[in-house]
Amino acid sequence: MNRRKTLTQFLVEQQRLEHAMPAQLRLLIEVVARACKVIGHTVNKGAISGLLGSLEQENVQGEVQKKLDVISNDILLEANEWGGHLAAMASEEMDTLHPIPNRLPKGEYLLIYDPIDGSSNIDVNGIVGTIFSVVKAPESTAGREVIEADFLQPGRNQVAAGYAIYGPQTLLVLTVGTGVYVFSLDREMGSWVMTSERLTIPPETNEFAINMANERHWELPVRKYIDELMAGADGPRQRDFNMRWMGSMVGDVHRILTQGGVFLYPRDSRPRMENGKLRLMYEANPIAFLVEQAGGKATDGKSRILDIQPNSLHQRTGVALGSSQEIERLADMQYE
Ligand code: P6P
Repeated sequence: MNRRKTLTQFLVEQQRLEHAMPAQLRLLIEVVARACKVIGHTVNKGAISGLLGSLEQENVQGEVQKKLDVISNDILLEANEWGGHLAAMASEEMDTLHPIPNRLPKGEYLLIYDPIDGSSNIDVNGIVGTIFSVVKAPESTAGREVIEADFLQPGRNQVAAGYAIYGPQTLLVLTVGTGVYVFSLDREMGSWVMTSERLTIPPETNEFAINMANERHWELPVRKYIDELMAGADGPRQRDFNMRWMGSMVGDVHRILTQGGVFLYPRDSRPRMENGKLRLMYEANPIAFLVEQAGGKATDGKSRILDIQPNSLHQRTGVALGSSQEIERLADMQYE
């Protein structure tokens, strides 16, 4: 019987074959993966858990928090505090960084995450996910408290990134810089088992994901690019396109990693959207790392996302990612 490779086996192999994977990073990934199992179980219980619906409070983004946003955030905090692999954590649901308590050992890594991406889908049983990004803490933090500036590293510094997606299947999609790997949760065994490896995004596609309701707010190059796709075979592209929009970045990105396509959330003229809706540190950066590792491209419409120098923890960015020929076409249009 061909037994599937578990996440642990994969990480041990990465340690031996591809490149040294420090023990702390291996522990970090296994702890995050275990926390995602708990989150997935909680999401899957839905109304039975009494955790659907919203709280009477907003997060730093000014968004009403869902109960599961806060519960999932706490699951990741509690899972990661004790291990001695982290110097600090940060999350969409916390105003500022969460240091590792002085009573506990500190490690070399910083974990940044969005505990539930697509939370507006929760109450309607739509796709949601957990997105995470890992960078090394600057060496200078060894002798001092971690500060927010320590997190503000460009996405190209990431040493690991991934997401869990809670849908018909519960999957963990991971990169440690050697390609993109997919692990399925085997609920009978309670373990993550590899079901796809080295995902590749085709350079061409006929499928795009964007929220068309915002069209009148987009900048002209984006409107021109999308108009061409909508014109299909009757227009300059001379072929028909298809549109998908899940309202959950993880869901749309998983489709693109699996079969190609492009996802766009451009900045637009609406209030608070002048820098886009999606957050750089815990949505755009980890997803851009995965997309590039799968041979795709990820820009803010013009420039590579992984080269953006962050200036605040919750800053936003425009996002255009997926099949490379389309992302390059959009970028070229910005300069016409
Ligand atoms: P809209 C979810 O809130 C999210 O951050 C992404 O996961 C998703 O792609 C996007 O926002 C959906 O935004 O404006 O279409 O609701």
